[in-house]
Amino acid sequence: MYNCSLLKFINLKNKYGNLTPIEETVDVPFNIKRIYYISKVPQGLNRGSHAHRKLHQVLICLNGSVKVKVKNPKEESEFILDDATVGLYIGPYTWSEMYEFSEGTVLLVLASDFYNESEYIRNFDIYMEEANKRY
Ligand code: T46
Repeated sequence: MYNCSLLKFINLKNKYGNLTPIEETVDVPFNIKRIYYISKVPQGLNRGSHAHRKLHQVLICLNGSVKVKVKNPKEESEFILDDATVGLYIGPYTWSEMYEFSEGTVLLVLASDFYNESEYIRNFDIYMEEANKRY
């Protein structure tokens, strides 16, 4: 899907366990300026339902599982994130929703810029109006 794809990271396994390194511009397609993580989401609650005008992000489910629906004016996909060696890249002007967080889910997010509420689009009609000019 345009501006949205799964990334597979290296998993270095040995008798001590696993190690997954992630380097900016090497393993993810941008420089990482911010990380945050989402945890302890109450059962049945959804997060997201927005798009970004400028931000690039990679979502990595470190523990548990979560579903992510992504859409643009032309395409729609659903991903299940349940593997800490897989990231979901979501680029600008992609609408996304996260739901069905399992108990204990920890969702790590790598982001290309600092938090800036003014580059969010949180209304779907406004998203479609702006995105239709780009797709
Ligand atoms: C996304 C998904 C996966 C901050 O103050 N700094 C931050 O870096 C972030 C990400 C959020 N916030 C504040 C803004 C809100 O008052 O934390 C509160 C919750 O944020 P939001 O409702 O946007 O949370 P989600 O889980 O719906 O979305 C977040 C990210 O905002 C979003 O970019 O892709 O996680």
